[in-house]
Amino acid sequence: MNTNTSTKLQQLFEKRGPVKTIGVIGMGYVGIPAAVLFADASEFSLVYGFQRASKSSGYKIGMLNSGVSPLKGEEPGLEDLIAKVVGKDGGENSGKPKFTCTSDLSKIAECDAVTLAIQTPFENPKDLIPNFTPLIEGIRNVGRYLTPGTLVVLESTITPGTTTGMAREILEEESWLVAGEDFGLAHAPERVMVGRLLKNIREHDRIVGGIDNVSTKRACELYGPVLTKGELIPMSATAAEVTKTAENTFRDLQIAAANQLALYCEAMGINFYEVRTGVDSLKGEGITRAILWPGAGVGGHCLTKDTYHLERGVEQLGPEALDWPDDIASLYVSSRLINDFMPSHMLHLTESALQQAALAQAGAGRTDTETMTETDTETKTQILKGAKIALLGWAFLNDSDDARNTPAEPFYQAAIAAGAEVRIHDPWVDRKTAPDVPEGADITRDLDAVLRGADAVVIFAGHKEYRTLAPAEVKELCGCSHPVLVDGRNVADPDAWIGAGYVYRGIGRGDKNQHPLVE
Ligand code: SAJ
Repeated sequence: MNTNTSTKLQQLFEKRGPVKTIGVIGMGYVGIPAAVLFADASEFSLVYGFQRASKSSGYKIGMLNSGVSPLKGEEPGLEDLIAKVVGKDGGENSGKPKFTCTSDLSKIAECDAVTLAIQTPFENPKDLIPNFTPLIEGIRNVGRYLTPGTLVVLESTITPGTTTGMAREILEEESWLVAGEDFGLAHAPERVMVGRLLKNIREHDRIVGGIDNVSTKRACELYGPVLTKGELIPMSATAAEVTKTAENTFRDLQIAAANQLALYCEAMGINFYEVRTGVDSLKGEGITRAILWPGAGVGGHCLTKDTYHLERGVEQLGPEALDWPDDIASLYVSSRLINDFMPSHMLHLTESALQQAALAQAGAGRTDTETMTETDTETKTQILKGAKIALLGWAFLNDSDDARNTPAEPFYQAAIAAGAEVRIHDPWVDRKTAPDVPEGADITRDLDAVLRGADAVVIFAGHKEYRTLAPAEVKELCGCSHPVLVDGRNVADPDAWIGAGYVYRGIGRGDKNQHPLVE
């Protein structure tokens, strides 16, 4: 690191004094809580929340300035804090708001620090390339109004190398200033989860990575006041980018390890959950076995993309940079592919169960799939044609309305392609606002309607409603002697459903998946 530039930058920061005015670009589920927490800290005097006055999201400006949160869902404490910092709660800020939302980007020039919290979603989940356009536009806007002695911080999840690469280049190009000399630049990745936004920002440790030590130190001054339980963890900007992507890559890897073991247990005819209890029992000093849970798949906007951010961070260094064994795929990408296989596995379980039900129906006398012949297998692949499937749970998380990149979607598409009729139930997800719901797919809250006449009931989300389903009542609605139940989230008691005459399949339940039918 060039100490001269740091000296110049340090002098600029000292001349400007402590951070007082802050700008937050992007009034989304990351930017809004970040902005109001900065505003509520006594160390800072004013926070601008920058929001485009666009047709789709310009409404947020008026809502925020009147003390109302534009975010969906419950966010404990957020609405009160917004009202407080905009001075709408009759409290200390009534005369002079500490937070104001605006589309006037020229106010960036008044800021001592500017943070950017702009999402980098996949343009098309199939090609795994993030759409950096909104973030690039935001960085360009900051560059246009950047003044010497300002600190710029990226909070979005980005490909490692972005802060010291693309972001730095754009800021310098637009401002004619030099990063690390005239302005500070850092990456402080957000670690918020919907439903716990304020708590996460206050209590999670905060990774703070500057392009040089002076930027890192300035960024610590910015984030320190909003932390309660959380600690500051300073590092380089690229290390911060890798930390963020790796923490989700490792979670995805752990889930994939559980999913692979569950598939092994099914093949070996044993109960994954017994094995998990056994593995998890190995505890003691320094011994860890973070064995997670298998399931119908991995959804969301974190785990489904952050691995590919990390991979791109290495790939862009060129083939000579990484020493890696020949012909071995990335463990991380393999984990992604295992997790993305689980919806297909759910379909295979559904086919197998429908085949067993059909054989029983045909009175073929065979009560298990052991004795199925080649012909049966051929029938098996057509078994989905005309089958009525009740898909329970469109959200990617239990008891949540979040359906981003839901694993239920590839299952739905494959079942429809095989000629099945699929009806979807979810008590949380609103069809009108859920992203990427396939054309022709409806999502209803009427569970009876979805179950009525179903040949197979397939559980994709572990919503609490599904944990108390009564086999006899569901069977009544299905109206057939051996309905199928496929449990993707271990919410059903196999014996209760098998005892009621169902053909049961469950992820990881090799001990039950070959059960004889109960007439
Ligand atoms: N899942 C499994 N088995 C598990 C855990 C999760 O199949 O043992 C599935 C879930 O069903 C879901 C997907 O993985 O489809 C993701 O679940 P998640 O609990 O990881 O929830 P996310 O995607 O909201 O992850 C976020 C991340 N937080 C941030 O990026 C700030 C992640 O780093 C957190 O660890 C996670 O929340 C959390 O722990 O709540």
